[in-house]
Amino acid sequence: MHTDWSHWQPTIRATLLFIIDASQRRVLLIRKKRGLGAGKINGPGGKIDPGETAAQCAVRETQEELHVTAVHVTKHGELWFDFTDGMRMHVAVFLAHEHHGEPTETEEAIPLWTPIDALPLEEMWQDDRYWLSRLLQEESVFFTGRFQFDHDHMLSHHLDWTSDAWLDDRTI
Ligand code: 6OG
Repeated sequence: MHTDWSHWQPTIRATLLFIIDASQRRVLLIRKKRGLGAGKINGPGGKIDPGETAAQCAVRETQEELHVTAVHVTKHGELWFDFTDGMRMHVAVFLAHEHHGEPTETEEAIPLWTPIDALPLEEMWQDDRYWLSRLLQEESVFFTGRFQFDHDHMLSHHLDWTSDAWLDDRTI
């Protein structure tokens, strides 16, 4: 199976947000209770609503899923997921180092403060092992990842890393 990435356009746009507690070297993950990837561990996030920026979506979804408000989110990555069933999802990945509120279980998610050095990668989407540890350990890196998936089985992966902050026109 061949994906022509040069003409790739997403059918769905979504976000992920990783809130880091640097003093304890931990990150706020969720056990997702519903939606795409239910049962897996991931960062909070979800689909972008009409009229909303990706950053606004990341903050809103984290409020809805965990009752936590992130402060100063910055974009560090873009994930391009090409599924064999035709779904094409673009995910903007954000980091934050401050938040208000106590992570709380909701109907959507169970909060999991997780040591950055012991990420539960076996319980996460397969692509995460190619970018999440590096992002959380280095923090000042930026990346693009392109992945083909057949349902939740990863077929191919390609990562590009840079230390230059994102320019707006690089966002698809
Ligand atoms: P809702 O169904 O919750 O939006 N997502 C993925 N995250 C990772 N790390 N890998 C994948 O591999 C993913 N596919 C989807 C993005 C979907 C949420 O699930 C994430 C969104 O936060 C294929 O509205």
